[in-house]
Amino acid sequence: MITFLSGGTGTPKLLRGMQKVVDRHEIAVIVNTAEDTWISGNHISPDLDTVMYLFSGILNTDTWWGVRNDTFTTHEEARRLGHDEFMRIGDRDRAVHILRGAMLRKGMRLTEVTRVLCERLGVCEAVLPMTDTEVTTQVVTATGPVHFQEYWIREQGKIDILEVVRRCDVPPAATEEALMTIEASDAVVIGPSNPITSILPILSCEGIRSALKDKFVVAVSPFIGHAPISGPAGALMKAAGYEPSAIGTFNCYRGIPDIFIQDIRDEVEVSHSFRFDTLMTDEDKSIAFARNVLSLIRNH
Ligand code: GDP
Ligand code: FO1
Repeated sequence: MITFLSGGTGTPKLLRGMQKVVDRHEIAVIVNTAEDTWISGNHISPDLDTVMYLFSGILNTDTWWGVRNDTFTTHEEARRLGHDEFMRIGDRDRAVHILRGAMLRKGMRLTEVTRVLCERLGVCEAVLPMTDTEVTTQVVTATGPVHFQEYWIREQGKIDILEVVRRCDVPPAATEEALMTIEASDAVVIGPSNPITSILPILSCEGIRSALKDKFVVAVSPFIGHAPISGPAGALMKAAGYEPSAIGTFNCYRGIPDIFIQDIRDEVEVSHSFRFDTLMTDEDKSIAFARNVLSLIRNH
């Protein structure tokens, strides 16, 4: 079993390749939930949905969120009636959010809800939320804190960030399922996801760091040079006090990975790192990089 720690874009690109080179029952993914939010009474979990839709074969891989060829009839009609959801939510995507919201309101744990959804979507990999309680990444701006999704989607990432914080009523603990999966794994891969908004929230769940101590851990940089391939990782790394680069990512994960992978194009070397082409612009490139990660794991 190989366990991946994942957000909703970079690591799913690696998982797209892994699916093709590893038995799908041997893949487990612990997914960030600190970007979750409730919209129009329904529960959005962007990273869980991306991973579920990928494994189910319905993901829109142009955007890396939402369902391929989805329609937006409800979203547009709601807007016409004066209800403007700041996230564009597709109709099929919304069906999942409605169902998840209903199951959560009944008192089911997010882990259990995700298991039911995965079963109905025909997913055979293990998809595990990092925690069953609510925790939210907020970006602190000059006018106060805003939910990460509002910063990134409504504000288009254009406001200055003073700080990145995580809010919760109870400190998030890793689920028993997540910890048992790590325990049963031959290796753990910290995929090329946003260190600040995707990976640190997972590493900060009680139990995760100690579970990783005795494991073979591979981490992949989501940067090429001083820029992320997509998304707001650059500004968020700076706000959190890290250089937006492979070196900054390495420092962010200090003490956790046994092996660190950076891109062949990086000019600055992280000492003892492995170098690969990590840019996964299509399925073949995802498969090629997945093979390289796998060979490191099998040869360790
Ligand atoms: P989010 O939840 O949508 O923010 O997605 P993630 O946290 O999983 O991934 C975002 C990160 O993925 C960004 O920092 C990107 O730089 C990185 N990323 C996207 N595509 C690639 C790729 O092909 N290769 C690598 N190495 N990183 C990527
Ligand atoms: N990202 C956008 O940039 N614009 C959107 O309107 C948008 C809608 C959306 C709906 C459901 C969902 O699961 C994800 C959605 N995303 C959208 C992705 C968004 O959540 C971010 O790309 C990631 O969270 C960034 O980390």
